Amino acid sequence: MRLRLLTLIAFSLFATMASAKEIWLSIGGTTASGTFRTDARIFNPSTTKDIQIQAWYLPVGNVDNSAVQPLAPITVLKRQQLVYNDVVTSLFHSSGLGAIRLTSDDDFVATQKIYAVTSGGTLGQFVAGVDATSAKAKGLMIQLQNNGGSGQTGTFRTNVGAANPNPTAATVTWRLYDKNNAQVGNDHVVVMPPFGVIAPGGLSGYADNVPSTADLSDSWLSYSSDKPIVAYGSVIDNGTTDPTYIPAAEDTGVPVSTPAGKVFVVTERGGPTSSPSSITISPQIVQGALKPGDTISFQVSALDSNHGLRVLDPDGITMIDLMLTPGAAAVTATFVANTEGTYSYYCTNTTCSSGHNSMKGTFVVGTATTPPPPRY
Ligand SMILES: [Cu+2]
Repeated sequence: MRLRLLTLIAFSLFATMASAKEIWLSIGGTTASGTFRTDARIFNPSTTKDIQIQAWYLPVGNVDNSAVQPLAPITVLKRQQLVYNDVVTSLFHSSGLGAIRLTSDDDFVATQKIYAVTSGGTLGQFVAGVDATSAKAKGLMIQLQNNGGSGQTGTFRTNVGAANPNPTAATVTWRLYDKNNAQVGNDHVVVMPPFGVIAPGGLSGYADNVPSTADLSDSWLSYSSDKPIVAYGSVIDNGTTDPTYIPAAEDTGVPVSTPAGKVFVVTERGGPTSSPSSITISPQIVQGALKPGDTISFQVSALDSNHGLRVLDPDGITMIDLMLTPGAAAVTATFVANTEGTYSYYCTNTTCSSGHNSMKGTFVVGTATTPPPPRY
């Protein structure tokens, strides 16, 4: 008898948990220029009960949205569809671009339609809400086309956007491939803060150092992340402004091993052909981004000649010491930044190029100190 009661309790707990749901409408918008709208629908499939939905509007800009508060709970009556035309205005009384996060203890369905407001009207793109459990750590978008700008009839452009459905940061490495299936430029690494949302932006922004000659008329984009994210492409007909929504598919071929900790792409270039000579770190290490004890991975490559890379901690202790060949695959070096203060990095090959002397820099872990001088 007691066992039966426990079984019953366990079953009803499971039933409650199993129906809890979280759906992301990956991009909603009412743009300032008034040319972009999103209509949304929310449906309650239950025949027996009304349900409550929590709704958050999370602005773009790849910022930490964990402090954003939800609206007062929305009630959806049983077997009813709620209509939110221009949802950003009608439901959230807001504007601009953002992702919409919806949660409920009960099952529900949410969808969106995104369209441009043009004199002739546009078809728009229908987007099924993305269940948070189907966000992907390894994603792939094919059938991307990018060979012209707005108004150029017969050409297309592609925008790509993403949302981080996690309450913690996600580090995402993007790789873009051209018409010949060759990687374009370098890996593009982006750290997405908790609930961060990246606005749809031009395809070539998803690689670093994209050559102007890159042929993206038929291209594809792959990513790997240390946390599942929601990502999509939107291919827009430049003649009609009609968009096609391309959700990320699972990219089972991407290596599972993602570099540990906080990941940066480091690119070394000398002179005189590539100007300015520099060591660039992407994303930029802003003060406050790193704290003592962080694991830091540098994915280092040299563009135009043999460059070295050495990283010294605030006490002058060597953290990384590499020699790089131009054109070779990026080398990943990982260290733990236990010492607080200013670190310095520099090219160790003093004869690499005419621009060698500017190939150095510093970054701060915690509070700044006087950086150690380079040792060549
Ligand atoms: Cu150098």
